[in-house]
Amino acid sequence: PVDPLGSVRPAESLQARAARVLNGNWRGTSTVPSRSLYPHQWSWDSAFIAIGLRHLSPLRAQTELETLLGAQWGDGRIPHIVFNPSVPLDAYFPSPDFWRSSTAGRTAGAPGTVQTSGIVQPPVHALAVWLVHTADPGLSRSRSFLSRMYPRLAAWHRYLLHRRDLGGGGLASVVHPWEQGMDNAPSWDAPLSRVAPAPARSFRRADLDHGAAEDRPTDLDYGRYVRLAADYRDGGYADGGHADGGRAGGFAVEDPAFNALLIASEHALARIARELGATGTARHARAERLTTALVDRLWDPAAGMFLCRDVRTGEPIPERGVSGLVPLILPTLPRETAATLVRTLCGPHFGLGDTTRLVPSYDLTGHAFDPHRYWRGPAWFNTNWLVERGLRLHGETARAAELRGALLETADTSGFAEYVDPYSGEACGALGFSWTAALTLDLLH
Ligand code: 9WN
Repeated sequence: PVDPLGSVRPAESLQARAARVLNGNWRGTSTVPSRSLYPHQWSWDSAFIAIGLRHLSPLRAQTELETLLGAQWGDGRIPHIVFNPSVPLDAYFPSPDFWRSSTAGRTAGAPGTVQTSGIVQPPVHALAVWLVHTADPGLSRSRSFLSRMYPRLAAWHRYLLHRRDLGGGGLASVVHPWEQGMDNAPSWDAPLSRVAPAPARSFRRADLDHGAAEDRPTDLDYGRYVRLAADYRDGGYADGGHADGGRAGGFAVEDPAFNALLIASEHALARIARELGATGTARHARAERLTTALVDRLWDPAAGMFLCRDVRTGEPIPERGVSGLVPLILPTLPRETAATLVRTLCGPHFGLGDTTRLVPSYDLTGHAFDPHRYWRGPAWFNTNWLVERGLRLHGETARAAELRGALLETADTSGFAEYVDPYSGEACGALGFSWTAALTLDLLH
């Protein structure tokens, strides 16, 4: 670039451009995932955002997580959206008047001061709190960051492990595809097919004002998302628990990524406890028990990876999604299990280092594969960041370095896209997406 005085300015660095995205998406106490498509605060987005933001401003990263955890419900759940009251209702669907958290969620302890959704998202938070602390321990201590966050994180994990153990095997279940964060993954097709869709005329999809219809979930998917969420709301957001078969709704699934993130966060919580003067031993032990339950219940030797389990039927769901590779982030995964996961990652179904440079969200050879449709094929930056971390953890340094290089290059060329075509790297969804920018910053450090 040439400035008006004619001298050549060095091009803005990738780091500076990523920081510019995060600064543009900052709303004073939290960050929106995307200015156009997602104008509120999202739960797992904020965790990933804080992990990157800590390199830019540890104070802002702490604030991001404090804002989210400040909207926690009395029963321990951390809502998947915290609504910004100054954003018009029609900017995003479902809006606060759909969830009615402060009235419909009263029994479950929804806060009265802020409007939220009533479902949850993957528990990346304790991991994020710990990583944010390590970026500036002095600031963290001076603000009592860990001691304020710890009881909230402990209550969050307690909620998931007790109220959400709908299968009775020690793992947490999700009761809506939005809870797992990979909204239209083919793994949900079978359990969702039992849900009667809400009529299309009963709601208006604000997402189609900003995103291309062929890159987003279908209207039929949305009808089912709306029905499930409305039924959960109308039941007062009550979780049935295992005793009554998780009566709360028509959908209950044990998902490998959701549970692996819970385990990674339980290890992080142990470190936080130690920093606060406790031993952390009980938490590490619980993480171990959870890892065993994950392998016992969700590992599929024939697929060479983890699969989801449909709690209603008790059967595994035979679809290979990136969710089933995410347990690679677990430090005490049996050695042979980790080695098999790496082989699957680099084999024909995900093609890493062969036909793809980034991990696709779904099986390249699968019947439902679509390189542009949201979680049915495109590569996403958060799941790739997790796989990169897992590869490094298990000593696969060369593969991790290649994946890191591809992530940085694609974040750059795609304009920090929400997700990309796994073959071409072509941008899909929103641009200037916060977790893409944040995880870029993290990989640069
Ligand atoms: C529903 C915000 C969120 C992400 C999810 C992603 C998408 C929402 C939507 O956007 O979901 O929660 O409207 O499609 O699937 O992972 O947290 O970025």
